[in-house]
Amino acid sequence: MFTLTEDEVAINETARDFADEFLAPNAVEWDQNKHFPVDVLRKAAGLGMGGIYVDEEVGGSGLTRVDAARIFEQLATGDPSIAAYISIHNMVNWMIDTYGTDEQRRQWIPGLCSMDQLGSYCLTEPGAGSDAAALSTKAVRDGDDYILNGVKQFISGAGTSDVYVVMVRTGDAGPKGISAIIVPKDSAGLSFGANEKKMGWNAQPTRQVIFEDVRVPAANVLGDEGGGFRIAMNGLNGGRLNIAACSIGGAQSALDKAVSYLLERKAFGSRLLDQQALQFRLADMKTELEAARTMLWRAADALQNNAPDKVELCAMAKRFATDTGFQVANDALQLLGGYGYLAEYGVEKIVRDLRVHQILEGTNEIMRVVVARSLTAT
Ligand code: FAD
Ligand code: 2MC
Repeated sequence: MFTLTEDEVAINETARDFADEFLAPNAVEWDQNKHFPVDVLRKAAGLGMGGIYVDEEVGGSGLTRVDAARIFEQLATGDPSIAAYISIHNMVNWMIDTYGTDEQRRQWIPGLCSMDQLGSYCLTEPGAGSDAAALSTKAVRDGDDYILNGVKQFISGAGTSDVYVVMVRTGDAGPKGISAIIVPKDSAGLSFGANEKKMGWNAQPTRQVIFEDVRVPAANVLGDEGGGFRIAMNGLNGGRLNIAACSIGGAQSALDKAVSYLLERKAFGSRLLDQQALQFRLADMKTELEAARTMLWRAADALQNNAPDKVELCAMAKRFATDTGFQVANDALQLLGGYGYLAEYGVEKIVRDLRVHQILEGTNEIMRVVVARSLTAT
């Protein structure tokens, strides 16, 4: 797993070249103008990044979770916000591939793989975030359809995405009363809130998704009725790994920028990089990122092989990598002095983007809840 094959090196390089050519040069401008570059997403899809771990038979790339972790790290060196959106899109695509019927897979997946259609994942609500099993968006059966009412909060890609995988209540309170259903954008009664003004992740929209008597065919239910929470959580295991990878990639890029700056910057008669205090700081940053990467690959391997401890390993990797990534990026900002605080150097943007990785796809407190529960599970 730790010694890359020629193919794995080539996959990494493809993702890195893409990030260098199409993401990094535009990242600061997209952040400032809140531009969601759908054309660039489609270019990434042309390289197989719309369905990285989706079955090849329906147009996916058929790669592993470890491959995906490496790809998202490389993409995030160019722009963590765009890499993270692609990761959410992949989660949605994988959920349909894994839990969908053949008919559903053939209907939705090819368009998601080419990113001609974009996907959004709708779990959080205004009144239910960490306590996701308390969600209240309702879907009531009416003949061959379900009628949906409720509001989803903080939905990445909302308003632009074409395909919404929505967790809804079809039964009693609690996780077993939840189903997952595919809602197309053009459904009557579906609308979107304003694009939220955010600290980071400005290159992708975040909106409410509002359901007012939205009629969706029962044929769009993913998996079994009542099985939606399990589907949502299994999607998130991989999502958490990918977000962890985005933190590592963003932080690696901030670290690289700090090294370049300290090599050039002269003070007290020599390069700042000659200060041993700063060298030690850089050495620690590199070491901590490598520890996070190692842990991430280990968790990705566990998920790939359906290991019994995959859930807590994914939670540990998400918590550790997103905390480490934020800390390293913030340290890099400090090492650039006043220039680190200026938008044009691109480091403050990375810090702002990485901050939210400690909150979404399960807060880092919830990751600790998951790990703590595993300590006493029988
Ligand atoms: P709360 O659940 O209200 O938590 C508040 C605080 O209490 C947090 O610090 C939390 O960690 C802590 N807390 C809660 N419960 C416990 C506990 N039991 N023990 C200890 N501490 C606890 N959601 C989607 O479904 N799809 C998306 O695409 C999506 N994209 C997002 C994009 C952005 C930019 C943001 C900011 C959020 C996004 N989210 C999305 C929502 C995100 O997953 C939630 O914000 C997150 O899960 C936390 O929920 P909450 O905001 O309601 O916080
Ligand atoms: N993987 C697989 N199954 C899981 C799971 C996981 N990660 N987490 C829970 N489950 C199963 C669990 O095993 C149980 O199954 P069963 O009924 O067969 O025993 C079922 O789901 C219910 O789980 P719990 O009894 O643990 O449910 P509880 O309500 O106590 O807690 C908790 C669940 C807190 C772990 C869950 O609600 C959670 O992860 N909350 C965080 C929400 C979240 O991550 N939101 C992210 C939104 S997406 C986003 O932010 C994006 C940017 C896309």
